[in-house]
Amino acid sequence: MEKRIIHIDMDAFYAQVEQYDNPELRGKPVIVGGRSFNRGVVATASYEARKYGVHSAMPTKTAHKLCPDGIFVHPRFERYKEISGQVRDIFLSYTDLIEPLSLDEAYLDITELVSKERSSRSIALAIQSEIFEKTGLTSSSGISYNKYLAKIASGMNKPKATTVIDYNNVLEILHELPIGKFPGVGKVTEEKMIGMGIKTGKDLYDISKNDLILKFGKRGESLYNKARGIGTNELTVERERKSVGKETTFNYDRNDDSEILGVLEELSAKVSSRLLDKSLAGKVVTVKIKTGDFESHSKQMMTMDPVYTAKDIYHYAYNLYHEVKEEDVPIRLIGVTVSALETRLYRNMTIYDFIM
Ligand code: DCP
Ligand code: MG
Repeated sequence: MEKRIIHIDMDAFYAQVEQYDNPELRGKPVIVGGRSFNRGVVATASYEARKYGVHSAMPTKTAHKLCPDGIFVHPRFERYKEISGQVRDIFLSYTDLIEPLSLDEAYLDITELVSKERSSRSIALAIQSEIFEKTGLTSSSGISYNKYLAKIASGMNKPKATTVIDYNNVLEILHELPIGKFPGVGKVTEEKMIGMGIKTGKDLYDISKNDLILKFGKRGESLYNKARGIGTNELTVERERKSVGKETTFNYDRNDDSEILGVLEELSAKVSSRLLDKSLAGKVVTVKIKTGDFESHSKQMMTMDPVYTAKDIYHYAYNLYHEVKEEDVPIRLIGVTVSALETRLYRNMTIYDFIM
């Protein structure tokens, strides 16, 4: 069945928030990011600063050179998160079929809301004006029959735009699209493709499925489909997931703490990578063991902040292990679970973890 998917993405999100909160910054080239001249990286730039060529992920040093009059501002994640929550509440007043992708963008499945009297475009426009009324910020939206086309559409006419891709214009749009703008084609793939002469969606369209599979392995088929407007329309609605856990059963009962803790550390890393994949973090860590005679014991603990890194999970798991494991009672199974999950919407935390 045909679906109507909206992708909504805030315009120059962090920079726009800074301009909204500090009116003297409005209309000026604002660059948000790590201010360390040597190691800082630009998180985003206002549209005024983009005219100078400044963009996300650019070294702060380069941004200074391109835009010496730029106003460099430190990010305030808590504030962005607060606004993101307000925007999310607006989404929820329309539908609970929401798939957030980061603090400033999400997919909404509005299939059920569309009627003869209410087009998908008018719904998107209503959501965008409500966001503007309640937060003072502009956004752009894309509407289509699947997710990746909606995402392409929202980026086509930024800022303050509402763009529809449908069966009548899809191929025309995809053919002209620079290859790097296809979702899933990152910098590395883009360079590889350009090296092979694939510069636009049309170039991609002209390559056979077999050749794409030969050159790009498993992704070949998805690229073939993407050149043709074919993609998934199912949203991943995360709220249903209650916990992420991993456990191991030993092939013999174990009693050696350092050996068992080694396994627990590996399990923590696996849980962490699962949480990272899903942009989740959780406030409760549980460690479970099963003794040689099949008795199960578990202990859990609330964390200070939602955890998702291997190090943090293992930190709690380590302490819990010592509470639950009895001396001289060998165990046959150990597991670690993170629950009380919430969506972790920070992007590029690693940059800000280290460079400020
Ligand atoms: N961000 C970041 N590092 C990046 C890309 C983005 O920290 N490499 C942050 C800052 C952005 C926010 O995420 O404000 C949203 O990212 P977008 O890609 O949506 O970029 P913007 O919203 O800033 O601009 P626009 O969507 O108008 O192109
Ligand atoms: Mg954005």
